[in-house]
Amino acid sequence: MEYAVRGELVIKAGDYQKQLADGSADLPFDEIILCNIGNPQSVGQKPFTFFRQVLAACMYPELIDSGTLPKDAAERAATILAGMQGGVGAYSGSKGVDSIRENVAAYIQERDGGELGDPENIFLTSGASEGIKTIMQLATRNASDGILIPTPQYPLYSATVTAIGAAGIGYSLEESTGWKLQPAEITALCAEARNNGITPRCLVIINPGNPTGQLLTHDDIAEIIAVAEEEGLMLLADEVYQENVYHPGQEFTSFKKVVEATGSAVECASFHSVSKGFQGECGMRGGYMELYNFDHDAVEAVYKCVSVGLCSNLPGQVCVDLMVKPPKEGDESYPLYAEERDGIFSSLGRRAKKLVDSLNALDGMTCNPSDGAMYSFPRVHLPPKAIAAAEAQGVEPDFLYCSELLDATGICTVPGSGFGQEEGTYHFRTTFLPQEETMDKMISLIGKFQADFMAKYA
Ligand code: DCS
Repeated sequence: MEYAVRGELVIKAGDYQKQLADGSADLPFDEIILCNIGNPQSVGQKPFTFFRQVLAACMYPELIDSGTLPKDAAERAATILAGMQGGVGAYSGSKGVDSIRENVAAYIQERDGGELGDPENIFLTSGASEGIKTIMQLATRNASDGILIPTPQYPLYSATVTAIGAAGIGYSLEESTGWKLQPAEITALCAEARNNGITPRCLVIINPGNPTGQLLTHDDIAEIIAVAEEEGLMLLADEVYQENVYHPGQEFTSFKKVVEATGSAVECASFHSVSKGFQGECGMRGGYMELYNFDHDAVEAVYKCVSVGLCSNLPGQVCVDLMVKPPKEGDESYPLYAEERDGIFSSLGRRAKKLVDSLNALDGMTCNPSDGAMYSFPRVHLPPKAIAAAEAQGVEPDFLYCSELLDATGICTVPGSGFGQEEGTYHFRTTFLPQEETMDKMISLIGKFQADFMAKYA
């Protein structure tokens, strides 16, 4: 199993950080800039005040009547606790707290404008990762069942395929068309898999994309649904970045919405998380999955399996409640919440554009826009001498690039090979999460490094 987001270079960056902290370092930089992981609060993003007030009161209910919290925060904590049996220190039902799942169903309806979904098809999970693993495991038996995964992809998918012993089938996202999927390729790959004795079971879609940052339109999604239906594939719609869409005129469309609107019978599991969006509450490990068009018995099977793990963690469930039902206009906490949210949103949008523009201005680098998510995935047009040097060291050429970048600048990124990429092309993934001043520093360091690297291997 391989998981590059926490791979070798990140461990090396951690060693450098220790050396810098204890003064033993003899390094050409004075700080490590962590751009390897979508973990906003680890690089300076502040949590929403309302979230933490409600969480605090759920953890310590004496706060509710203490008069120290805004009234709506205290009331929300009381409402959440009233829906639990024994508060956050007690196991909840296996699918999660009923009242929170009802709020999730209402949120999805408001987002998509369709029918109110059945909360019995909604499961609260400890981060999206847990739900994704559960469904991948249940949808496959062994290496004769296949899961179609994008290339490039977030390596949770390839790692989980390996862990559960299923067959991974990579389909390509085309860089030249802004990382679009080709439905005809899905059809061809399914035929090839069947010829090799593999039954394709699921199609994974990450929208907005990680590491690629592209956003699917309604028409893109309708095409994907049609091919999934044709091939009898269950859709796994990873929509953890649904709030992270930055540019005017672009908006997120959910798979559920299009499946519902087209009346398709395709099974669609969709995943969301408190780790992303603007709250970035990665450490709370909260998320949900909705199983749409699933047979009742299949939902019961998922229920049985998650029951073995008892329930997802309760503070994470509280965060899901807050994500799907934030303060609304007229509430006491709304002005501060809106200010915090808009500050994070506009800054992320600025950073996304600035990073991509600066990378595109460098010789030997090209980068598609980041319409959504938290990453850019530039292509580095490596000189043949750099590729030969990597071969001589027994490493991937993009690993060599990222490793030299870390050694020279302290910037920690993830080599494109950790996500998969078209053969003969080389990329790296960087987040645009560092705070704006650090981002400016990072952009100038990458610019200088790129020029030095290209000259060194010219
Ligand atoms: N799906 C995608 C596309 C992700 O990027 C992540 C996390 C997850 C699921 C799982 O998140 P949670 O389990 O926290 O809900 N993103 C990783 C990444 O690429 N950087 O940080 C973590």
